[in-house]
Amino acid sequence: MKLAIQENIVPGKTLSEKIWKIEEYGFEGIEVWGSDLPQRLNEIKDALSTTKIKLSTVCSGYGGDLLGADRKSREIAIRDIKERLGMCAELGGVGVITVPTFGGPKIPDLYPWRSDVRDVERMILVEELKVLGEYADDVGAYILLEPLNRYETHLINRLEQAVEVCRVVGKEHVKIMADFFHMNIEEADIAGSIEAANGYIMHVHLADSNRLLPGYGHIDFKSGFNALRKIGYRNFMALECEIPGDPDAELPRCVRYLKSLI
Ligand code: LER
Ligand code: MN
Repeated sequence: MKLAIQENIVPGKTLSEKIWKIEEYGFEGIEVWGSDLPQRLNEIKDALSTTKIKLSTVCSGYGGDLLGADRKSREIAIRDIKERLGMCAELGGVGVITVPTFGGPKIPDLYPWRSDVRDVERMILVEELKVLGEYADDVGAYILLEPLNRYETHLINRLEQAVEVCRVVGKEHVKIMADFFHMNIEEADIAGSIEAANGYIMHVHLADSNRLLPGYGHIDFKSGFNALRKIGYRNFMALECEIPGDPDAELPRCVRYLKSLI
Protein backbone atom coordinates (compact mmCIF):
# COMPACT_ATOMS: atom_id res chain seq x y z
CA MET A 1 0.00 0.00 0.00
CA LYS A 2 1.34 3.39 -1.03
CA LEU A 3 0.54 6.78 0.46
CA ALA A 4 -0.62 9.71 -1.65
CA ILE A 5 -2.10 13.13 -0.95
CA GLN A 6 -4.47 15.49 -2.73
CA GLU A 7 -2.62 18.42 -4.29
CA ASN A 8 -4.81 21.14 -2.75
CA ILE A 9 -3.76 20.45 0.85
CA VAL A 10 -0.03 20.64 0.18
CA PRO A 11 1.76 23.98 0.61
CA GLY A 12 3.53 25.42 -2.41
CA LYS A 13 2.95 28.06 -5.09
CA THR A 14 3.46 25.74 -8.05
CA LEU A 15 2.74 22.09 -8.67
CA SER A 16 6.49 21.37 -8.75
CA GLU A 17 6.93 22.98 -5.33
CA LYS A 18 4.08 20.86 -3.97
CA ILE A 19 5.58 17.71 -5.44
CA TRP A 20 8.99 18.40 -3.85
CA LYS A 21 7.23 18.82 -0.51
CA ILE A 22 5.23 15.62 -0.99
CA GLU A 23 8.42 13.67 -1.66
CA GLU A 24 10.15 15.25 1.34
CA TYR A 25 7.21 14.34 3.63
CA GLY A 26 7.48 10.66 2.59
CA PHE A 27 4.53 10.19 0.23
CA GLU A 28 4.72 8.25 -3.03
CA GLY A 29 1.82 9.72 -4.97
CA ILE A 30 -0.27 12.80 -5.70
CA GLU A 31 -3.99 12.99 -6.47
CA VAL A 32 -4.88 15.88 -8.76
CA TRP A 33 -8.23 17.60 -9.30
CA GLY A 34 -9.90 16.85 -12.59
CA SER A 35 -11.61 20.21 -13.09
CA ASP A 36 -8.85 21.92 -15.08
CA LEU A 37 -6.93 18.79 -16.08
CA PRO A 38 -7.02 19.47 -19.86
CA GLN A 39 -5.44 22.91 -19.37
CA ARG A 40 -2.83 21.57 -16.93
CA LEU A 41 -1.88 18.33 -18.67
CA ASN A 42 1.56 19.52 -19.79
CA GLU A 43 2.30 21.26 -16.49
CA ILE A 44 1.50 18.03 -14.59
CA LYS A 45 3.55 15.94 -17.01
CA ASP A 46 6.56 18.25 -16.63
CA ALA A 47 6.26 18.39 -12.83
CA LEU A 48 6.06 14.60 -12.55
CA SER A 49 9.04 14.08 -14.87
CA THR A 50 11.45 15.57 -12.31
CA THR A 51 10.48 13.37 -9.33
CA LYS A 52 9.84 9.87 -8.01
CA ILE A 53 6.25 10.91 -7.11
CA LYS A 54 3.60 9.22 -9.26
CA LEU A 55 0.13 10.38 -10.18
CA SER A 56 -2.20 8.23 -8.11
CA THR A 57 -5.58 9.39 -9.37
CA VAL A 58 -7.68 12.15 -10.86
CA CYS A 59 -10.44 13.37 -8.52
CA SER A 60 -13.66 13.93 -10.49
CA GLY A 61 -13.89 17.53 -11.82
CA TYR A 62 -15.95 16.64 -14.89
CA GLY A 63 -18.92 18.75 -15.99
CA GLY A 64 -22.52 17.63 -16.30
CA ASP A 65 -24.09 14.92 -14.17
CA LEU A 66 -24.29 11.20 -15.00
CA LEU A 67 -27.78 11.24 -13.51
CA GLY A 68 -28.85 14.72 -14.57
CA ALA A 69 -32.44 15.25 -15.66
CA ASP A 70 -31.57 16.40 -19.18
CA ARG A 71 -29.74 14.46 -21.88
CA LYS A 72 -27.20 17.27 -22.42
CA SER A 73 -25.99 17.06 -18.82
CA ARG A 74 -25.49 13.28 -19.08
CA GLU A 75 -23.68 13.65 -22.42
CA ILE A 76 -21.33 16.26 -20.97
CA ALA A 77 -20.49 13.99 -18.03
CA ILE A 78 -19.72 11.04 -20.34
CA ARG A 79 -17.62 13.23 -22.66
CA ASP A 80 -15.66 14.81 -19.79
CA ILE A 81 -15.05 11.53 -17.96
CA LYS A 82 -13.70 9.98 -21.17
CA GLU A 83 -11.38 12.96 -21.64
CA ARG A 84 -10.11 12.60 -18.06
CA LEU A 85 -9.66 8.82 -18.40
CA GLY A 86 -7.45 9.34 -21.45
CA MET A 87 -5.35 11.98 -19.69
CA CYS A 88 -5.11 9.96 -16.50
CA ALA A 89 -3.79 6.98 -18.50
CA GLU A 90 -1.30 9.26 -20.30
CA LEU A 91 -0.03 10.47 -16.91
CA GLY A 92 0.25 6.90 -15.56
CA GLY A 93 -2.54 7.25 -12.96
CA VAL A 94 -4.82 4.52 -11.67
CA GLY A 95 -8.11 6.11 -12.63
CA VAL A 96 -10.75 8.82 -12.38
CA ILE A 97 -12.84 9.14 -9.22
CA THR A 98 -16.47 9.15 -10.27
CA VAL A 99 -19.51 10.01 -8.16
CA PRO A 100 -22.68 8.98 -10.06
CA THR A 101 -24.54 12.01 -8.70
CA PHE A 102 -24.28 14.43 -5.78
CA GLY A 103 -27.36 15.29 -3.71
CA GLY A 104 -30.85 14.02 -4.41
CA PRO A 105 -32.44 12.60 -7.58
CA LYS A 106 -32.77 14.85 -10.63
CA ILE A 107 -34.41 12.22 -12.86
CA PRO A 108 -38.20 12.52 -12.44
CA ASP A 109 -40.14 9.83 -10.63
CA LEU A 110 -41.41 7.43 -13.31
CA TYR A 111 -44.20 5.76 -11.31
CA PRO A 112 -45.92 3.43 -12.19
CA TRP A 113 -43.19 2.10 -14.52
CA ARG A 114 -40.84 1.97 -11.51
CA SER A 115 -41.94 2.85 -8.00
CA ASP A 116 -38.46 3.90 -6.80
CA VAL A 117 -36.57 6.51 -8.86
CA ARG A 118 -33.33 4.87 -7.73
CA ASP A 119 -34.15 1.81 -9.86
CA VAL A 120 -34.34 4.08 -12.90
CA GLU A 121 -31.13 5.87 -11.93
CA ARG A 122 -29.25 2.56 -11.54
CA MET A 123 -30.42 1.41 -14.99
CA ILE A 124 -29.22 4.64 -16.60
CA LEU A 125 -25.94 4.48 -14.68
CA VAL A 126 -25.29 0.89 -15.80
CA GLU A 127 -25.79 1.84 -19.48
CA GLU A 128 -23.48 4.85 -19.11
CA LEU A 129 -20.83 2.77 -17.38
CA LYS A 130 -20.92 0.18 -20.17
CA VAL A 131 -20.00 2.95 -22.63
CA LEU A 132 -17.44 4.50 -20.28
CA GLY A 133 -16.07 1.09 -19.29
CA GLU A 134 -15.34 0.18 -22.89
CA TYR A 135 -13.40 3.42 -23.26
CA ALA A 136 -11.64 2.84 -19.93
CA ASP A 137 -10.66 -0.68 -21.04
CA ASP A 138 -9.19 0.78 -24.24
CA VAL A 139 -7.09 3.47 -22.54
CA GLY A 140 -6.24 1.43 -19.43
CA ALA A 141 -7.46 3.73 -16.61
CA TYR A 142 -10.15 2.81 -14.09
CA ILE A 143 -13.48 4.45 -13.44
CA LEU A 144 -13.43 4.54 -9.64
CA LEU A 145 -17.00 4.65 -8.31
CA GLU A 146 -16.92 6.43 -4.97
CA PRO A 147 -19.68 5.76 -2.41
CA LEU A 148 -20.39 8.92 -0.40
CA ASN A 149 -22.27 9.36 2.85
CA ARG A 150 -26.04 10.00 2.85
CA TYR A 151 -25.63 13.75 3.35
CA GLU A 152 -23.73 14.06 0.05
CA THR A 153 -25.59 11.61 -2.21
CA HIS A 154 -28.75 9.51 -2.10
CA LEU A 155 -27.69 6.70 -4.44
CA ILE A 156 -24.45 4.85 -3.68
CA ASN A 157 -23.54 5.12 0.01
CA ARG A 158 -21.88 1.77 0.72
CA LEU A 159 -19.18 -0.31 -0.95
CA GLU A 160 -21.55 -3.23 -1.62
CA GLN A 161 -23.87 -0.94 -3.63
CA ALA A 162 -20.97 0.18 -5.84
CA VAL A 163 -19.73 -3.40 -6.24
CA GLU A 164 -23.21 -4.49 -7.36
CA VAL A 165 -23.21 -1.83 -10.11
CA CYS A 166 -19.75 -3.02 -11.26
CA ARG A 167 -20.97 -6.64 -11.37
CA VAL A 168 -23.93 -5.70 -13.59
CA VAL A 169 -21.74 -3.53 -15.87
CA GLY A 170 -19.13 -6.28 -16.21
CA LYS A 171 -16.21 -4.20 -17.50
CA GLU A 172 -12.67 -4.74 -16.23
CA HIS A 173 -11.98 -1.02 -15.77
CA VAL A 174 -15.18 -0.17 -13.87
CA LYS A 175 -14.25 -0.61 -10.20
CA ILE A 176 -14.71 1.16 -6.88
CA MET A 177 -12.81 3.14 -4.26
CA ALA A 178 -13.22 3.26 -0.49
CA ASP A 179 -13.17 6.51 1.50
CA PHE A 180 -12.70 5.98 5.26
CA PHE A 181 -14.61 9.19 6.10
CA HIS A 182 -17.72 8.02 4.25
CA MET A 183 -17.31 4.40 5.39
CA ASN A 184 -17.23 5.57 9.00
CA ILE A 185 -20.74 6.99 8.53
CA GLU A 186 -22.28 4.32 6.30
CA GLU A 187 -20.64 0.92 6.85
CA ALA A 188 -21.68 -1.18 9.84
CA ASP A 189 -18.25 -2.85 9.85
CA ILE A 190 -15.52 -1.12 7.82
CA ALA A 191 -13.13 -4.09 7.81
CA GLY A 192 -15.92 -6.54 6.91
CA SER A 193 -17.12 -4.30 4.05
CA ILE A 194 -13.60 -4.02 2.65
CA GLU A 195 -13.16 -7.79 2.73
CA ALA A 196 -16.54 -8.28 1.03
CA ALA A 197 -15.43 -5.91 -1.76
CA ASN A 198 -12.36 -8.06 -2.49
CA GLY A 199 -11.26 -7.63 -6.11
CA TYR A 200 -13.12 -4.34 -6.62
CA ILE A 201 -11.23 -1.73 -4.56
CA MET A 202 -8.67 0.14 -6.68
CA HIS A 203 -8.20 3.29 -4.62
CA VAL A 204 -8.65 4.56 -1.05
CA HIS A 205 -9.23 7.99 0.52
CA LEU A 206 -8.01 8.67 4.04
CA ALA A 207 -9.51 11.07 6.55
CA ASP A 208 -10.47 10.58 10.17
CA SER A 209 -14.06 10.63 11.51
CA ASN A 210 -14.02 14.46 11.69
CA ARG A 211 -12.35 14.73 8.27
CA LEU A 212 -9.09 15.84 9.81
CA LEU A 213 -5.78 14.01 9.34
CA PRO A 214 -5.84 10.34 10.41
CA GLY A 215 -5.06 10.23 14.14
CA TYR A 216 -7.21 13.26 15.01
CA GLY A 217 -10.53 11.35 15.21
CA HIS A 218 -11.78 7.95 16.28
CA ILE A 219 -11.55 5.72 13.17
CA ASP A 220 -9.80 2.39 13.76
CA PHE A 221 -7.44 2.54 10.76
CA LYS A 222 -5.50 -0.51 11.94
CA SER A 223 -8.38 -2.94 11.37
CA GLY A 224 -9.27 -1.26 8.05
CA PHE A 225 -5.67 -1.56 6.83
CA ASN A 226 -5.51 -5.18 8.00
CA ALA A 227 -8.58 -5.90 5.87
CA LEU A 228 -6.97 -4.17 2.88
CA ARG A 229 -3.80 -6.22 3.40
CA LYS A 230 -5.89 -9.39 3.63
CA ILE A 231 -7.47 -8.75 0.21
CA GLY A 232 -4.03 -8.01 -1.29
CA TYR A 233 -4.57 -4.27 -1.76
CA ARG A 234 -1.41 -2.65 -3.19
CA ASN A 235 -2.62 0.62 -4.69
CA PHE A 236 -2.58 4.16 -3.28
CA MET A 237 -4.31 5.53 -0.20
CA ALA A 238 -4.67 9.30 -0.67
CA LEU A 239 -5.21 11.85 2.08
CA GLU A 240 -8.39 13.85 1.51
CA CYS A 241 -8.77 15.88 4.70
CA GLU A 242 -8.00 19.07 6.56
CA ILE A 243 -4.69 19.62 8.30
CA PRO A 244 -5.10 21.01 11.84
CA GLY A 245 -1.81 22.90 12.10
CA ASP A 246 1.44 23.43 10.23
CA PRO A 247 1.57 21.05 7.21
CA ASP A 248 5.38 20.89 7.40
CA ALA A 249 5.09 19.29 10.86
CA GLU A 250 1.72 17.53 10.56
CA LEU A 251 2.19 15.76 7.22
CA PRO A 252 5.48 13.95 7.93
CA ARG A 253 4.08 12.98 11.35
CA CYS A 254 0.95 11.61 9.67
CA VAL A 255 3.07 9.62 7.18
CA ARG A 256 4.98 8.06 10.11
CA TYR A 257 1.69 7.26 11.90
CA LEU A 258 0.12 5.65 8.80
CA LYS A 259 3.28 3.67 7.97
CA SER A 260 3.29 2.29 11.51
CA LEU A 261 -0.22 0.90 10.84
CA ILE A 262 0.22 -0.42 7.29
C1 LER B 1 -16.52 13.99 -1.39
O1 LER B 1 -16.94 13.97 -0.05
C2 LER B 1 -15.40 13.05 -1.61
O2 LER B 1 -15.10 12.20 -0.79
C3 LER B 1 -14.63 13.18 -2.87
O3 LER B 1 -13.66 12.20 -2.98
C4 LER B 1 -15.58 13.20 -4.06
O4 LER B 1 -14.96 13.47 -5.24
MN1 MN C 1 -13.36 10.91 -1.06
